Amino acid sequence: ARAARWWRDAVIYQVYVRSFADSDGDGIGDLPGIRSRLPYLAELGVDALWVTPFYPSPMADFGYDVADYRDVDPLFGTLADARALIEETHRLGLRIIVDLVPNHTSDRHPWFTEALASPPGSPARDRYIFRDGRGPDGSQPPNDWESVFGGSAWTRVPDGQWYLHLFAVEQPDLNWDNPEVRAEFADVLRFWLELGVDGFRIDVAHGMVKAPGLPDVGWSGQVTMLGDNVLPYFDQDGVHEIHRSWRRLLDSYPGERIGVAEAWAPTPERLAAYVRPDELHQAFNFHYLTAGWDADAKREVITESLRTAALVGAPTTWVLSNHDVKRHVTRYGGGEPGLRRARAAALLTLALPGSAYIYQGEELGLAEVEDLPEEYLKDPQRARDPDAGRDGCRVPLPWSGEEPPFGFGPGATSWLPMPAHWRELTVERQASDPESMLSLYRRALAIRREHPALGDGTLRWLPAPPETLMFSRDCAQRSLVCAINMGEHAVQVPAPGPVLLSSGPVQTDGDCLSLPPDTAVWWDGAGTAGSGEE
Ligand code: TEU
Repeated sequence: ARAARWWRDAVIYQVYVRSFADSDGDGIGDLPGIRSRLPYLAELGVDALWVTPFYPSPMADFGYDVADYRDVDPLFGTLADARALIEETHRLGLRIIVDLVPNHTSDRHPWFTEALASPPGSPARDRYIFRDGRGPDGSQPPNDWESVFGGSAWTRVPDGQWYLHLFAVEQPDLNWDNPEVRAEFADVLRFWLELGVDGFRIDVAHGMVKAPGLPDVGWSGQVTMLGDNVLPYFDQDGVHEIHRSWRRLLDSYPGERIGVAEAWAPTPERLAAYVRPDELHQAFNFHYLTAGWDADAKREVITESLRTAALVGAPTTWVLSNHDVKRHVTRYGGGEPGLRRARAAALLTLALPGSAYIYQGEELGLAEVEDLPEEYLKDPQRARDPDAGRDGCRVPLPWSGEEPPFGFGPGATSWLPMPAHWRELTVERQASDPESMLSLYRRALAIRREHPALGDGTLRWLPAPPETLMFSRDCAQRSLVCAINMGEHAVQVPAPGPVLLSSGPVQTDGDCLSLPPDTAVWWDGAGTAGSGEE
C-alpha cells in the first residue's frame, strides 16, 4: 500500500541543513554531513527527508534568501555533493524533497542587481514589485503593508522608487504576474527534478500573488498568521493557478514527485484548497502545530483537518515543530512535564491518518535553547521583537561524546553553541537507552510501518474521560487504538487489547488501564472483519 502513493502516509524528516551534521569542521552543517548520517535516518524509520535551502545565499535569512536557484552554497558543499546525497538517499530506500523559495529572491540575486541598475518602468524592475511612494515627494511607502519581520514592507531605492519585501529587506518579493518569473521557476523545478529529487517544500506558498492594485490593509495591529485577518498579500485566490501549473509539471515526471505547501491559511478549509488532485499533494498543518496542550483544542483541529481533507480527497499532514517555531517540549511547558507531553504527543501524532513531519531533534526530545548568548542571535525576525528570534530551535544536533559540539562535526565549535547538559541527549546515549525519546520514536515508527491500521485512512473517536482523547484506527485484520490523557489526573480507560507501546509507565488492571496524566498508549485491537463495521 505504501509504494503507490507514498506521500499519503509518509513520515518526512525535516533536515535543517545548517544544524544537522558538519563534515568539514567549520561548525556549520552541510550536504556531505547529511549524507554521512543517512543511515541514522534509515534506522529511525522515516520515509523521506526534506532538506531546507542549501543554495548560494548571503544568508540574511539563513538561506531563505536565494541568490542562485541552481547551485549549492560553498558553505554547504557543491552540486556534486547534492547529486551524491540524492543518490545515496535513494540507495537507502528513502526519498528526498528540497526547498523552493518562490515568493522572493535574495537582494544579491542577479535579477535584483539588474533591477536596481535599471530605470523605473524597465522590464528588469517588472520582475519585482517596484512602486512610486505616496505623498507630494513620494517619501511615504506605497501602502501600509508590514513585513512579517517587522516595520514597513517597503524599502526605498536611490532613484526614489520603493520595492516590496514581505520578509527581510534583503528578500525582495517577485512579481508573479510577470511571465518571465513563471518560466524561470518552472525551469528551476525541472533542474532539480532532473537531478532526481522527489519533490519540493514550497516556501510561503500562500504569498506569491498580491491583491490587484496593492490595496491598504486598512487596519493596524498584530497580524496573526492563522487568524481571521484577511490580508491583501496572503492566501489570494490567484496562487492556486501557479500551484496547478507546478502539479502538471510534477506529474510529467515519473515516480510521484510531490509539492508540499508551506501556507499559513486562516482556516483548515482555506488550507485544504492547496491540496487537490490537480494542485499540491500536501500542506503543512499549522493548525495542529498551534493547538496547545488541550484535549478539546486537539480534538477539534484533528476533526476539522480530517473533514476538510476528505472534502478534497487528500490526506492531511501533522506537524508539531519546525525551524520557525519554539520547540514543542518548551511550548508544552518545558522541563520534565514538557518532555512527558512531547512523548505522548509523538504517539498521538504518529497514530493519526495521513502524513507526519518530524523536525530534526524532536526525536531526541530537544527543548528550545532559551539562553543563547546575545552575540549569536542573528535571526532577522528579531527586528520585529527581540523575543521572536528563531535561533533557539535551530541549535545543532548532539550526536555523541561528552563535550560540545557533541560529534556535530570534526571542529571544536558549532555555529550556535550547544548546552552542556545535551551530553545526556546525544544520539549515542539515547540509542542504548530503551526508555529514551529516540527509542520511543524508533519503536513507534517501526510499529507504524508494520501495523496495517496505521498510515492512510480514517479515524473513529471512542468515548473517553474528560481531558482524554481516544480513537480507533480500523482495518479488517487488526485495529490500533490510541488514548492520550492531557489532563492533570489519572483516568481509567477500557483496554481493547494488548498494549503495543506507551509513552510512559501505565498499569493494566483486568479490562481497564489506568492512564497517568501526560501519557499516551497504543493498543492492538481486533480488526473489524465480521464486526459489521466498515
Ligand atoms: O516562513 C514563512 C513564514 O511565514 C514564517 O515567517 C513564519 O510565519 C514565522 O517565522 C513564524 O514566527 C518561511 C520559512 O520557513 C522561514 O524560515 C523564512 O524566514 C520565511 O519563509 C521567509 O523566506
